[in-house]
Amino acid sequence: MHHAEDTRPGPLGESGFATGLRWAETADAQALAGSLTAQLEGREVVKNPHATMAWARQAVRSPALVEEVAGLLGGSVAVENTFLILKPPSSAFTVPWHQDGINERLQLDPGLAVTAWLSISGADADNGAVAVLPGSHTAGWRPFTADAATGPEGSGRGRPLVIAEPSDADQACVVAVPAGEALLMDVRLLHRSGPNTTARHRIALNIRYVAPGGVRPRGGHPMPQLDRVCGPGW
Ligand SMILES: O=C(O)CCC(=O)C(=O)O
Repeated sequence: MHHAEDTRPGPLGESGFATGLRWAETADAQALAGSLTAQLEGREVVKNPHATMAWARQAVRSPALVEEVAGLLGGSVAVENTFLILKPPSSAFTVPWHQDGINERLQLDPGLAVTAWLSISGADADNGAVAVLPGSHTAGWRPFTADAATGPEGSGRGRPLVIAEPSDADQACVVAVPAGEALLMDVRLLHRSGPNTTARHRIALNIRYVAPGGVRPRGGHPMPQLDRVCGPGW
């Protein structure tokens, strides 16, 4: 498979990611993690919770988060997709290397889209935090293949995808994200996540935000429904 290269630096600069953005108070995020753990016992992935669950509808509209994303994308923001990933204690669930901004249904414009990964429980190297490959976004889109066995897409988010193990995977950084903070990623940034080897739960909400014109459907698929958050142009 062949994909057009898109090698602009993008809204998150050279590294392709940013940390330290607080979207909720620590105690509120931890309380949410507790209630989701009880409510979603046995689930690993929940697709588009922002469309059906009040807490997620609110989370994608957290004022500090929206302000940051609107600043990066030019003032108008909508949610294209969300998924919740729950890794219970001693979970072997891993997510393979992938890029968030491309699949069989669509391609996102890296200048008009950004991923926000909201830590609800707190995430670290031991309970399955995300590992990123800094700077990998400026090498553009990688060929991908379907892999229904692993990862959030294969677990019901829609189209499965996985890319080949990058040759410089040893340069990856595990990004610890405390409860209530967010990791922002360029939609081309290569990332993965490992198993949860602890007795703690690991819960996070992944959000793909887009600006007007940021989504290009592929393969004859229709334009996805966007959930407007702020700004004109929708
Ligand atoms: O939450 C995880 O473990 C991985 C999520 C992920 O890969 C993503 O944010 O696209």
